[in-house]
Amino acid sequence: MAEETLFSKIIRREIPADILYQDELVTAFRDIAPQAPTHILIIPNHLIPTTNDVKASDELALGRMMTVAAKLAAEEGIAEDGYRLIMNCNKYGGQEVYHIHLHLVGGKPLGRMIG
Ligand code: IU
Repeated sequence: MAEETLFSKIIRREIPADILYQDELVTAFRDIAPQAPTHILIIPNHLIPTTNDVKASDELALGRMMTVAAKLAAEEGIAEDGYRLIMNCNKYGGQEVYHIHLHLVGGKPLGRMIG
């Protein structure tokens, strides 16, 4: 059984966070150390430690993470200029919190990372 992280406490509202969206599958909140004018984390409400642990039964929550990302990008006013969606996995990917999260980053030019 994987260890809970602080993100589970945020989902249950046991510790404060700037929650922008929550439903039965996912929660979205502002990153505590934003790397851009908009930096939001979108997470499944149930614990999936890394993208290596994703199962077919997670597909509904993972799909919802994408539709919530698009909705929040529109609400933040960054949809037209563009933004980046990132999921880090394990050590080489730079993952620090072992509860998968989709970073929605935008509001400034981000430069090229790949390609
Ligand atoms: P990473 O992909 O695991 O490296 O990103 C973890 C992010 O979680 C990082 O941007 C932190 O600033 C952010 N974060 C947060 O917003 N609130 C918290 O309580 C904790 C981490 I712990």
